[in-house]
Amino acid sequence: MVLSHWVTLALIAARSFAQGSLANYAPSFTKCPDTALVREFTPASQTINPSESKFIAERESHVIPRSWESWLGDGSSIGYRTSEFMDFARIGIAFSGGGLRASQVGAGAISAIDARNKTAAAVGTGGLLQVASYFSGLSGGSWLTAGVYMNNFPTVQDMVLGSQPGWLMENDITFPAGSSDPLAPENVEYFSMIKQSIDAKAAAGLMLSYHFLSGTNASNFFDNSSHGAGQLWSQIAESSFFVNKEAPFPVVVINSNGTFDLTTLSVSLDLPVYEASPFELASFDPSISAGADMTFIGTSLSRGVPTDKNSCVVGFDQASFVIGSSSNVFLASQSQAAGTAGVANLQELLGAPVDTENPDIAIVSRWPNPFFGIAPSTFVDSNNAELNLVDGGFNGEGLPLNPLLVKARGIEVIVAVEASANTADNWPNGLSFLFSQERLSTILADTHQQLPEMPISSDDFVAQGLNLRPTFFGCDTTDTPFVILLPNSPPLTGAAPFANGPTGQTQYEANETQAILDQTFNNTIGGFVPNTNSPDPNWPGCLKCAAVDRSRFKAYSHTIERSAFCEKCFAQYCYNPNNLTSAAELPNRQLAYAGPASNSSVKLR
Ligand SMILES: *[C@@H]1O[C@H](CO)[C@@H](O)[C@H](O)[C@H]1NC(C)=O
Ligand SMILES: *[C@@H]1O[C@H](CO)[C@@H](O)[C@H](O)[C@H]1NC(C)=O
Ligand SMILES: *[C@@H]1O[C@H](CO)[C@@H](O)[C@H](O)[C@H]1NC(C)=O
Ligand SMILES: *[C@@H]1O[C@H](CO)[C@@H](O)[C@H](O)[C@H]1NC(C)=O
Ligand SMILES: *[C@@H]1O[C@H](CO)[C@@H](O)[C@H](O)[C@H]1NC(C)=O
Ligand SMILES: *[C@@H]1O[C@H](CO)[C@@H](O)[C@H](O)[C@H]1NC(C)=O
Ligand SMILES: *[C@@H]1O[C@H](CO)[C@@H](O)[C@H](O)[C@H]1NC(C)=O
Ligand SMILES: CC(=O)N[C@H]1CO[C@H](CO)[C@@H](O)[C@@H]1O
Repeated sequence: MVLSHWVTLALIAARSFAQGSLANYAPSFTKCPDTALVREFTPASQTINPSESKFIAERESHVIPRSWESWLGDGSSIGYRTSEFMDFARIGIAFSGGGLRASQVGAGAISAIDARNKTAAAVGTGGLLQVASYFSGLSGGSWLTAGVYMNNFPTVQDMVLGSQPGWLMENDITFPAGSSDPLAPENVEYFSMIKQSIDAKAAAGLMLSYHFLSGTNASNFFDNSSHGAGQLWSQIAESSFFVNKEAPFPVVVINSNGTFDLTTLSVSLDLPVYEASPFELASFDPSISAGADMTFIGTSLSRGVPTDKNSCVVGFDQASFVIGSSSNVFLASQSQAAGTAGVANLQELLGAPVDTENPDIAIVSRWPNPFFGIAPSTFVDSNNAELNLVDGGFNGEGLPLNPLLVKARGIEVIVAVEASANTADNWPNGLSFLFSQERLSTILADTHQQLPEMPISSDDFVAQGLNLRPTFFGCDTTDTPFVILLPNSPPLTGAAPFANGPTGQTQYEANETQAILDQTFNNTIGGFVPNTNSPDPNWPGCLKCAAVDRSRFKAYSHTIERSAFCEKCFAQYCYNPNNLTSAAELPNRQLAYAGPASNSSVKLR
């Protein structure tokens, strides 16, 4: 049982580290609250968590209207009177997986849409973040989510390269001492800390906590301080920026275990998808339709009722464990693990099983199943005491779109920051959308909104250049959300790219990280002018047109026409199946990664 591991850990920790430190990883028992710990609904009566509803209602009534006003002014620069848009469309932003590449690319994109970045605000893209209601991440995108939400909503430069928390990408995630020799003295010290953990999965979370949670800096990296222990996902809700609704509502996506296919690195699309918000671990899949209170996650429950009302667990929702569950730092294919000093030895060092028959063992994170006994006829794990969860992108859905498409959330505009590595040079090719479309149109047809029309194959996606430039989808329908795709792409200027490092790269020098942030930033504020290497001066306005198009549509019983300015933008940036674009219109883009060759044996998603 998971819990006994935690208790063992607590004992070891208490012995070796007198005060604070790793002991804070141990959950504790408390009397159960009077409130229900699990809420159930049906696809037809789908509801979101009441605390989430309250957050969204307050952010949308007190905070977002002012943000729209600062971003759009009176709207005249894009040909509208925004005072006519009484009911602004609800926006969610999705940050894909893709290891540290995705975390850094996502961060660069945030800078470019953040009103607090003066350059972004001056050009006009900065402001989109402030009008968003939701923020979702998976895997590498979940690390970004933790960076933003576990550190008081910092600005990107402070978060990544400053001290809030400072991502310390120069310290390799697995071998931070700069040598891949596990016996290098500082690596040994590091592992002696990490080793206190229970299994490779939680250790993965622990390692992430050095970078994405607060408390670790270059001076204390190898010491015995807590390094993020005790920082809980549910505590996001207590942060002042959250209480004041200054940031969008965060959600992280996690997949079910199931039969994991090592050759495709995937789980079947019909297995449930979960999400972790500060309020609950939930699944809006029709087979589950339930959410469990995050504060008490880890409690032994049956049909939503504590098995012992005096023994509810608190402190299980370590932020490092939540994001470690959404990612798989230690997945290594057998071939990779076999010949290298890397992962296999590391797992031994960590005291975690290296089971050649069951290679997925290191990637599963074990949660006491809060949905035990629920939906027995439809929920595949209803009878399991444990919920075994894996990387949020392992079913092929590289973008965390599921939470944003939940019908009860009513999201009308989705911004997709896509940094998956699908091509040989680690650029996306639309595959994430194809997997999501498949799942949405079959399993989630009743519970989720559909995506707008997109190319039907990743070859088409690439041939049309849609991975080299921002694109809008759903311009000519209102049956689906409007999608703004911001793909990770080579610099529009034709410069050599640094933002497409391999997914398994576990270390970046500070100047490389800065280059990734700046290249992503420049592309995200730049748009494109067909057949050139110049940024589009109209792009920031076009992004506003996209963000506001559903609001325009809703206003005054659909009587406000698109402005001439926005029509022009849409002719250039919308995906139009009747007038396909071509990659040839995006000349001189360099595709090959210009950073140093990586030699990691660890695969990250
Ligand atoms: C941490 O290490 C320092 C110096 O190595 C030592 O003095 C201190 O007692 C240790 N603290 C804990 C909590 O183990
Ligand atoms: C805006 O963001 C970019 C990328 O993170 C950063 O390099 C730049 O310093 C920021 N500019 C300002 C004015 O904050
Ligand atoms: C690093 O963090 C520790 C603990 O928070 C703090 O005492 C120390 O001053 C920090 N060092 C630097 C260089 O910021
Ligand atoms: C980072 O600095 C190193 C060493 O000075 C240099 O070789 C490398 O080209 C720099 N990388 C970038 C992206 O500027
Ligand atoms: C980003 O654009 C600015 C302004 O055009 C330019 O000075 C800077 O060199 C660019 N940075 C990168 C990394 O391309
Ligand atoms: C087709 O799209 C291009 C931009 O990609 C645009 O310039 C042209 O006007 C469009 N043609 C039609 C018939 O809409
Ligand atoms: C990668 O590691 C292998 C085996 O450890 C070594 O032979 C090779 O030289 C390394 N390559 C680089 C680019 O460091
Ligand atoms: C869907 C699925 O395969 N679930 C498995 C998850 O892990 C538990 C415990 O190992 C199995 O019993 C389930 O079958």
